[in-house]
Amino acid sequence: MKFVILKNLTRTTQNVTDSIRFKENMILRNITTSNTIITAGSTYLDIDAYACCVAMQELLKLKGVDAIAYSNASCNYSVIKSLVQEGKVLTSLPFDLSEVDAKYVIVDVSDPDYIKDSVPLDKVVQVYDHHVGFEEYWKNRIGDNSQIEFVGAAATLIYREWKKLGLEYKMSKTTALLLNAAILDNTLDLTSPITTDEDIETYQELCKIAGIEDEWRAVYFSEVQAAIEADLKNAIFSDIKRISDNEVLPPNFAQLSIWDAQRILNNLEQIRQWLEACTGSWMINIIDIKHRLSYFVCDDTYHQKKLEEVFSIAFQNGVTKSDRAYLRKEIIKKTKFK
Ligand SMILES: [Mn+2]
Repeated sequence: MKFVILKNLTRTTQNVTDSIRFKENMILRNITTSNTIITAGSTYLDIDAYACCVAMQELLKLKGVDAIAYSNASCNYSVIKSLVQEGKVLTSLPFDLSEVDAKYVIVDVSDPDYIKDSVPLDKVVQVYDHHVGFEEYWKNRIGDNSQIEFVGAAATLIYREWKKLGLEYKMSKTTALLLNAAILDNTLDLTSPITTDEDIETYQELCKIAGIEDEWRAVYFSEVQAAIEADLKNAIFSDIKRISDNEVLPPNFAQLSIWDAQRILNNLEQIRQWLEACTGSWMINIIDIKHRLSYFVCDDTYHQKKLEEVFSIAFQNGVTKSDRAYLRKEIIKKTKFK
């Protein structure tokens, strides 16, 4: 940027009118582009949110927009260290960035309650999310700049933006790997019923861009499992969603998505003790990706009964197995009837 302005000063001596126009363009460009912040929810970042922030920033940069990926929320266990060594999501804003003039692009979240503490809602210019419920709210505010669809991963929606511009061949390998991990994580290794054909096609194309074989899935999930087991309490507490307006679910809804749940189930008593510290009742959805099922753990008899009615399950000592793996967003969707 400094280089361009300097070059411009030399031009001033040559042609004053041109230079003024040039400067005006630079100022305009700054106003319209340089204060774009890409961010996600205010509670925690999972790999989908993280990958979407990074991929959107890279795409905007290719388009000449000086955007920054930013979040001060902590990353959960799905954001494995080997994928984020280059640390592309900033945890604090650059000192010269004016938040007052900033515009926001929101990824992997659209419930205003989850973002209003960190983002002024009237400054949001684009939304990309696969959690449904607030389509109308955003359509009314920003029209077609809101892309909310019930696909497997928000990463798929972001990759679609790359495709629209025909720029996918320019994507960096590290970004392709991040998006791939996001799709695998959010679709439970492409097995969840929320997985769309577009998720699968996107995954396959990203494998080519990243230069990886299909076996890479196992590498990703083993690293996630190791991260969870290394700090189980933190893994659980970095992925608890507050639930309101729902008759069936308790106010604290934790989730662990893991390749093989058995070793986690051996620690249930400890997990219960930890979750008892929450304000209000709780449940945890422990997803066993390998065996393609979910364990629901909930000790509150009122919510147990409600869950039993909706999912045709029976709790025994506060634990039950579902017939297939359920994602929390599916459970929330299935229990939100008014
Ligand atoms: Mn997601």
